[in-house]
Amino acid sequence: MEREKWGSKLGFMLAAMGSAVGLGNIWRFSFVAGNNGGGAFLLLYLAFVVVIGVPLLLTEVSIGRKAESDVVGSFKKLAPGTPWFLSGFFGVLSAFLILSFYAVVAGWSIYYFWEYLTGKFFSEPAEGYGAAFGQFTAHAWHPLLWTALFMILTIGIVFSGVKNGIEFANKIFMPLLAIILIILAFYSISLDGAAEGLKFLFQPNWASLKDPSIYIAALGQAFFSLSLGMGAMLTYGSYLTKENKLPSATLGIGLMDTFFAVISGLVIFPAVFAFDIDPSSGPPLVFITLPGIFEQMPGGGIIGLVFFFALILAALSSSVSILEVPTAYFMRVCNWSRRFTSILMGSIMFILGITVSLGFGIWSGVTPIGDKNVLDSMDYVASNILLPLGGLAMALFVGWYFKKSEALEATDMTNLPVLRTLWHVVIKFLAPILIILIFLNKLGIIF
Ligand code: TYR
Repeated sequence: MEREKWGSKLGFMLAAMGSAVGLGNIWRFSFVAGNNGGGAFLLLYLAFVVVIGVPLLLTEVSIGRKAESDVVGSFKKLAPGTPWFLSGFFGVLSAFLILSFYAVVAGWSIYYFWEYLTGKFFSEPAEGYGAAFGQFTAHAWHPLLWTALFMILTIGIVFSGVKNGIEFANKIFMPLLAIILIILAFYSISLDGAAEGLKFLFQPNWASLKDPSIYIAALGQAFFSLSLGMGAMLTYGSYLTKENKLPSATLGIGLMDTFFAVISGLVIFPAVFAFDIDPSSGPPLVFITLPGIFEQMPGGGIIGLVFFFALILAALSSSVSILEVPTAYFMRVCNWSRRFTSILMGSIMFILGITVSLGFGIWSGVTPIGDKNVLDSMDYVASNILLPLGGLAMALFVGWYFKKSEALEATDMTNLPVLRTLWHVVIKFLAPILIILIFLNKLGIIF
């Protein structure tokens, strides 16, 4: 069977931006920044996006485009008879872990959208937005209905091929989401007490750089937010034709993703401090802060409605890229149809998601890693460990296994004299060394 291809370069750009921009920029960025002290975290995160993220994005897409295969198959094809393909399994595994909690959080977003649609969240419930969130997520099966709905939507899109639905939705909803976030940021900054929030976000507390956890958190966030290391970008790259030029495309994706993260920080943190919420309240953070902002704004109910709708679409365009990773792999290896494979993979992820959802209710005492609940544990292993390891393997592969000329050709860098040298040094030495140092540091082996 012919492998599928994007309709156009724009189609690829939109899909890749859609993959990058999602819950990671708004929900995950805010609580990880909140947990890790704000300003210093933001600075490290931005540094990792520039120094490791964007160069690696170019690398990852180029592997896929050259090999025209999935995350395991690409290594097999380009390096036959070597063990490189094993690194692809980090990607397949992280896809299962990440989508199973991603779908739960996206399900919460659909529930919030529904509560705005019926007008219930237009004004603060008697128990407060915080307690309302707690009660909802602690329920044994209610949140799971919304998770299931989100998973069905994701499967539906992957099932029918990525082209039309997702390319089209992204064209409309990304600009809409950006506009709403900008309006919200202005509003949030104008709240009484907002200055504290801006300070938290932009004034680094240098002492927090002493904690090794902040480096691994910032690295994990850069990988998660740019959809790196799992093979989602690799798989999307595999549907590209050779005529498309990669360096400008990947830079655009990186800029767009960073813009969404910074702007959502500008929405969340002023409000967090204005409403006296603890910035380190973890995954519930945005679900408690945002309704508070909407409630105070004129016409805020409608803004909330549109916001959560846009958020669902942003989540959907990301979840599709995650589901596509194991779908593309198992379709090829088992010779299954796209339909069957996407349904099977999505169902397995949903079942894993049940444990995540229960982790906010009857299983809240279950802490697989340290004091982390099920969601935080899965997220930690996948985002902070598996994604950087996957990325490390890709950097080493293109930096050391490929000849330099081959690597430059694969990334369309042959005609960019300064950039190409810079990129090659980053991929071959700097990015791998940094990733390894951050791991060793976290393990307490160095510094
Ligand atoms: N980048 C997405 C977001 O920010 C999530 C994601 C993570 C998507 C890893 C793909 C991927 O491989 O929401």
